[in-house]
Amino acid sequence: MARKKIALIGAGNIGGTLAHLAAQKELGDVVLFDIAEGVPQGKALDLSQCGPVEGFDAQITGTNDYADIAGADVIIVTAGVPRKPGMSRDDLLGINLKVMKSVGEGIKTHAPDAFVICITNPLDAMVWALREFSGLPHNKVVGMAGVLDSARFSTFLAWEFGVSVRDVTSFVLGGHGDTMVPVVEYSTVKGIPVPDLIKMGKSTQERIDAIVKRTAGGGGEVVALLKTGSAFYAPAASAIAMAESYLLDQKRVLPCAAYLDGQYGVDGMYVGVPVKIGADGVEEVIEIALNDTAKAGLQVSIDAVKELVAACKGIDETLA
Ligand code: PYR
Repeated sequence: MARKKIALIGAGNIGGTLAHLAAQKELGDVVLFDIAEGVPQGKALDLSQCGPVEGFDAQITGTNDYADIAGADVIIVTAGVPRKPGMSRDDLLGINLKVMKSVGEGIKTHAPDAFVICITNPLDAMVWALREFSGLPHNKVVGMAGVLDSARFSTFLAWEFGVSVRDVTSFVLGGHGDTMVPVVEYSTVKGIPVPDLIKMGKSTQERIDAIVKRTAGGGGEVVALLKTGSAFYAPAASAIAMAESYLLDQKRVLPCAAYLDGQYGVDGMYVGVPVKIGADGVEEVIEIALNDTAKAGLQVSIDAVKELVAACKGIDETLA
C-alpha cells in the first residue's frame, strides 16, 4: 500500500514543526510548500536528515509549486502572517484573507479530495473563507483551535490539581479568540467534574476563574513572551492529532472549528464545537447541553465570528 501524502501549506515555525511530527509518527510522506524560495527546500532537507537519527523513512520535500500537492490525503494550512505583541488575531484578517484565496485556489486545482485543516488566523473566519475559495465539501475542511485551546486549559488544570495531564479532560468551545468559552462543567480529572473538585476543596472558584481567563488569553501570553511571532509547538501537535484521527479513522471526539448547519443555532459559519473526525472527515457535530452561562458566552463568541465573516465578505466580493 502506498504511503499517505501530507501537504503543508506554509513553511514557517508551525509548518516545520508539523513536518517533523508527521515524519516522526510516519503518518506519510510530507510535501512542504511555501512561496518563499529556498525555505521549504531548506527545511525539508534539514528534516530529512533527522530520519537516520530518529529512525523514520518518510520522504520530506520542499516546493514553491502548488502542483506538487497533487494527490495529498491531508493538507494543513498555516500560510499567512502570525500576530506580534499588541495585535489581536482579528488584526490579521485583511492580509490573511488574500493568502486564503490563493491557497484555496491551489487546493481546488490540485488536491480537491484532501482533508484540509486550517490553522491560519483569525481562524474561524479564515477556515470559512478557505472553504469558500476551495469549494471542497464542508465536512472536508475544518479549523484547528479547540484542540489547542483545550490543551492549554488542560495544562493549567493539571498544574492546579497537581495531577497528570493524561487524567484531565477539558472542553473549550466557540471562536478561537478572546471570546472563546472554556466549559468548566465538562472539564474533569479522571471523570470528576471541576465543580465537584471545588466542592471537595481541591481548588476555589476564584482560582478556576483565573485559569479560564488565562486559557482565553493563552495564545497572547505566548506571543508576549516570544515577541517575534506566535506559538507553534502546541498548534502543530493539535493539528497532527486531527490529521491522525482522519488518516487512521480513529473517530476521535475533538473540539474543532466545524461548519454548522443549524447546530447550536448557527447557520453557514465555522465555530468551535465538539466533532467526530474519521475517514469521512467531520463525521458528526456533537451538540452538548450547555448551562445558561456557557450558552450566553457561546453566543457572544458566535457574534464575534459573524462580524469577521461579514468583514471578509466586505473585502472580497466573490465571497458575498
Ligand atoms: C495560538 O497560539 O493561539 C494561535 O492561534 C497560533
